Amino acid sequence: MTRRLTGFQPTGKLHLGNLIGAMRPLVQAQDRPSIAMIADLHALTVEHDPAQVRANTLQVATVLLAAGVDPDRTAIIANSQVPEHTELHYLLECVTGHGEAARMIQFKEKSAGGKNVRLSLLTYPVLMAADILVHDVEQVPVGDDQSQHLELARTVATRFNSRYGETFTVPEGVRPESAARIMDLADPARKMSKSSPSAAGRIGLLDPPDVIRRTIARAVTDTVGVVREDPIGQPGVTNLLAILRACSDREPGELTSYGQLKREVTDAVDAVLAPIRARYAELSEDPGHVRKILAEGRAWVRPRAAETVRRTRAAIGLLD
Ligand code: AQP
Repeated sequence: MTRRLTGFQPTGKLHLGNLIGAMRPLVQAQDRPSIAMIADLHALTVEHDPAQVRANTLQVATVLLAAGVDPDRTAIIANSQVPEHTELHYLLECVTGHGEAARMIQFKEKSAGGKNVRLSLLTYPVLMAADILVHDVEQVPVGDDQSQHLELARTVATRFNSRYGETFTVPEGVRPESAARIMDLADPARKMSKSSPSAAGRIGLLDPPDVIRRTIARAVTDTVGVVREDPIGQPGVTNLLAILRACSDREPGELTSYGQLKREVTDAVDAVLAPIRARYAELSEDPGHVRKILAEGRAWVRPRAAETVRRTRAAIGLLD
């Protein structure tokens, strides 16, 4: 059976890109054992508000449940609540070169020109390797931006296995079949992102219908005036078509104007998000339930994680 792990950083409000690119593929693949991991430890690698990180972590867990992640089939965990992640992180640092971490594009981008760059920002890809390897995961769905980090996890696992003996499953990166990369509505050259400075290009999964309507109405298009797919010449229209396709699960019919396209996109997005909003509201009435799901997820994954750490400690030369 293939074990998969999909990670979500609680660094802001989840958006339509997270749903289409990661949550829906996770829900669709629940016939195989999966882990949905909220990477709250990763949210500490940059300046953050502690109360906000805690609130975001619970919100991500609640949205995952509202979007259809079934906790009886998919373990939902926060990486900070499974201490084996941090223990393995240190052990993996002992087989990772400083240059390997410093070469990561995301580290270079996030630390560029910045004062007070946290050491954890540099070592974050090693923690991500631990997040994956500690669970013996075989497949990790990854987008382009994470493929360099997954490659590092593979390199570190392979190196450890050949230096200290077979210890880790070397994970394989997979592209979710149904996932589209959703671009920013205000700047379709960049991906829709939690941390982009302006909310104008982002559809939050919990945004009320009037906000969704306004955001889509203001989406950047072009002056060509024809509704067609052309990623180079018409990136905004192409992105709206991708959203329409992903949210309606059918090929768009004949569309004769950008106004008509935007109305169709608004209806399709609202049809997908309305039930998630409603379920989220119900779940939010009982925060204890969500905490219980996280505790159950932790209890479910810990025996295997503890066994991986035990193997690693023994292989690298520590006392039991
Ligand atoms: N725009 C997107 N289109 C499709 N998939 C996306 N994902 C993120 N943005 C898009 C996928 O969502 C999952 C969770 O992402 P993450 O929380 O690890 O953070 P990220 O990839 O860095 O996404 P963000 O929203 O842009 O966060 P920030 O701004 O905090 O860096 C991943 O599977 C990701 O591929």
